[in-house]
Amino acid sequence: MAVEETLVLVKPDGVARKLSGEIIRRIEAKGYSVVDLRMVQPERSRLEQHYAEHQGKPFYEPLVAFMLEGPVVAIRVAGDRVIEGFRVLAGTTDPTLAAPGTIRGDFGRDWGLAVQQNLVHGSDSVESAQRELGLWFD
Ligand code: DAT
Ligand code: MG
Repeated sequence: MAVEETLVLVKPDGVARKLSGEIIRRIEAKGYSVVDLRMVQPERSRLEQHYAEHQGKPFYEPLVAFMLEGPVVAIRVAGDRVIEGFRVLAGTTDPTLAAPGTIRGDFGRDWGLAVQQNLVHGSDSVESAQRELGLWFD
């Protein structure tokens, strides 16, 4: 067993489309535990820290602007290999390419939305999870 914690964000599109409950349902149905949860209207500085690795990339500004459009639900999720496991539940970054059965594959891109509108964020490593959990849950 490698019990880990990861940060999941339901992005503004997921909150606006009332998919937060469905996303939490899938996390729990998989056997993972929600150990903390909060709704946040993030300020730009928090998003700049969250997405620091992407600064300078062409999609960075549209991504940050999109994340400022509305509240997000931040969820601390625990479970065996949950960091990798949640990213499998989420599906690949581009919802057009995400497999059916995944969150992004089932719900993403239904109206020709941009790639950043892909419903969820999930940490990608133990180090990012620690950093991101510290950023969203102080
Ligand atoms: P992920 O969210 O799957 O970890 P990422 O960390 O590479 O993906 O990128 C962060 C977010 O930025 C991603 O959820 C959506 C957006 N994004 C990534 N690549 C993009 C691209 N080529 N065009 C537009 N948006 C992109
Ligand atoms: Mg990422």
